[in-house]
Amino acid sequence: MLKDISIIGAPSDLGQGRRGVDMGPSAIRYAGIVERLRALDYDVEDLGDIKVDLAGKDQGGDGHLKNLKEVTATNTRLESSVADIISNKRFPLVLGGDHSIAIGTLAGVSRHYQNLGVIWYDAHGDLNTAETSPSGNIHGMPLAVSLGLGHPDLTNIGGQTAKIKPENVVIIGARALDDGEKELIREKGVRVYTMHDIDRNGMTSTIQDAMAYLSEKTDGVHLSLDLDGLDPQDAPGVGTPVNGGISYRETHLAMEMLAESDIITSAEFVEVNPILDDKNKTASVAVALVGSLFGEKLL
Ligand code: B3U
Ligand code: MN
Ligand code: MN
Repeated sequence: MLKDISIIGAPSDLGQGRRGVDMGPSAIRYAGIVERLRALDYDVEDLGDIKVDLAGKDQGGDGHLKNLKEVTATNTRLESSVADIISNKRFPLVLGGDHSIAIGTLAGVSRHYQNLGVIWYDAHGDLNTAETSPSGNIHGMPLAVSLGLGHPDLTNIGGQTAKIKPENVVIIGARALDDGEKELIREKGVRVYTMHDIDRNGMTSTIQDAMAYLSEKTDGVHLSLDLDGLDPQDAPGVGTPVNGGISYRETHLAMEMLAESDIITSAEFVEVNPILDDKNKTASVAVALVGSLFGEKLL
């Protein structure tokens, strides 16, 4: 499976309240993502960063959606860049930025698929709407938006409202779900592998199960990997760390299994915040995981 890869940065901090996550793409580049992929013989082009609007002064003004206008404009640009990458028969690898950028990524990717599957690797559900969000932070909402739920400015990015179907989504690593998210998960039938499930069954069976579930019915699978899915000991440079997470080793295993099955057709790595990090550790973890996702072997 030799894929040509296009890297695009989305240096957004608009979807949450902590500064520094806008430097995520730089940190991941500094940690050597391009070199790592070229060493695996891929044709890699780095398209640079999309333009991100500056945060407005009106924090929380629009019905509890912080920076709604700026998030909308930024994701509208990302949507078309990502869609173009796939039109050019290349693999889009998006670097965040906070997780609100998944709105644009998924809108762009889903243009090319009838039944896009999604693996949402995250401590959180990111299934809030303005009504259920405890924070007003849009990085807690992108999965809901992609399912067609939320403010129309966001759900309408890239046209048709719902970009993905709830039965084509799996969340892996959940351990901090809000009440409204739990209700939505039950109502829509989103498959969730919580930390309890991972502890009980192990990562091997978790990923096997997720892949079997998705591959039956999807024509492509997007991996949206929030570094806070990992335990903060392994990935400290994130804005909303939650203890008791997936280990570095388990995550490598997950990436290696996804690579072996050749199931992933687009990916993004988000929420790396170098200001909160320990000597670029989290960005280096992201790069190592990208290596495994693209088939790097230990021997
Ligand atoms: N669920 C909370 C917290 C949160 C979501 N995503 C992150 N944090 N990274 C919220 O604000 O929606
Ligand atoms: Mn997230
Ligand atoms: Mn998260």
